[in-house]
Amino acid sequence: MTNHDHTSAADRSPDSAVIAHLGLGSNLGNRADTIDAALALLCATRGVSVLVRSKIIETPALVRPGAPAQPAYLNAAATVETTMSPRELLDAMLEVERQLGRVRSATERWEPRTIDMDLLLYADRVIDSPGLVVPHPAMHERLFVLQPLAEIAPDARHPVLGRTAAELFARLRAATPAGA
Ligand code: A4P
Ligand code: MG
Repeated sequence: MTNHDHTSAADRSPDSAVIAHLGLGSNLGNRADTIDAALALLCATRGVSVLVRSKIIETPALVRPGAPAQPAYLNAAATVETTMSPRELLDAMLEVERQLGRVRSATERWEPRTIDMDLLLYADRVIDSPGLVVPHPAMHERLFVLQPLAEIAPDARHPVLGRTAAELFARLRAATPAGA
């Protein structure tokens, strides 16, 4: 991109189909069915196909300091191929969340949710725009993101940190006390 390109990195459509990686989490309702349904709905969306999905893992809820405990999550990751721009892909993910009955609180973040879908990586693009930050700013600090991602896309490279998903997962696991 040059300085003369006024289309932001979030809105620029790819020249041809690109690979993106998503994280999925659910800690309310029938969690596994909801993750399956989210991937099926995404697959039914024109311009996105789900190429690979990880196993589902159960993880203790990470909550903000001082916040009440939450039910455990099921987490998974998926690799998609898409001709959508990052913003269009995020909008499609938010639409799937709505269809699955996620009610967003206007004030609370990190509340329990039927489904949460995060755009982790989009090709090698770096995006910092209102409402969309890619790579997802917390992905490298979260085992519940990196474990499923490293399973399906070990060689996917974080364009800012310059490390692959497998490397990020191994480093974070080594730095995490057992049971944490
Ligand atoms: N947004 C910006 N960048 C992105 C991106 N790359 N992917 C914006 C997805 N969304 C992105 O998200 C708020 C807004 O972030 C979206 O509308 C979008 O425009 P949200 O889903 O409404 O809020 P949230 O998810 O409650 O907050 P946040 O900060 O996104 O939380 P996270 O990072 O999604 O974490 N514990 C376990 N074990 N497993 C989990 O999956 N997830 C969370 C939520 C907390 N604890 C967890 C888990
Ligand atoms: Mg989120």
